[in-house]
Amino acid sequence: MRQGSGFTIYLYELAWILPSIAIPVGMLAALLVTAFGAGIHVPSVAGRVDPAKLAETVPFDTPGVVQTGPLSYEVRLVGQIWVFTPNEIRVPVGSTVVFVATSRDVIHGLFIPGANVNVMLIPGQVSRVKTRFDRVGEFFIACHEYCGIAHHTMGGKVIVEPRS
Ligand SMILES: [Cu+2]
Repeated sequence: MRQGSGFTIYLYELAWILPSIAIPVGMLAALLVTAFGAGIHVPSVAGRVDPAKLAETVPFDTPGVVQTGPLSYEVRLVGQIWVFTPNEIRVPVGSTVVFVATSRDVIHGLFIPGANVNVMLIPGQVSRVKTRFDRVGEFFIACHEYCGIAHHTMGGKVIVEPRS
């Protein structure tokens, strides 16, 4: 076998070193573009509650849909085995909806495919997520954290209605 010259070795080294710099730089750029450009953010803790006292704790003492402005709504949602309260949400098309949600018992999930809602409902913790419904139709709400024997029945729907 022929021995590689110093220059060839230098090129090989360069071929490994450059991507090892370019890849993290590319990943950082992708992170910044999605975080600030596309507005994607990781849901974080939006507050703490005592899961045993949800019935007396604002806003979970009145679960349901509240209009907060023209085409903006807040959904106060509680997950518990094996239901969402409310489990049917009606909003007009084009609405911005903020889900303020928590769990009464074990860890549940709040997942609305097609609506960019995907958070965990953790007892003691308030999850807050904002989305907009731009299409008339029904969106399925699913619990996507295994929460017991009837986990698969835990669901609901968002009904997006045409504006009259
Ligand atoms: Cu569940």
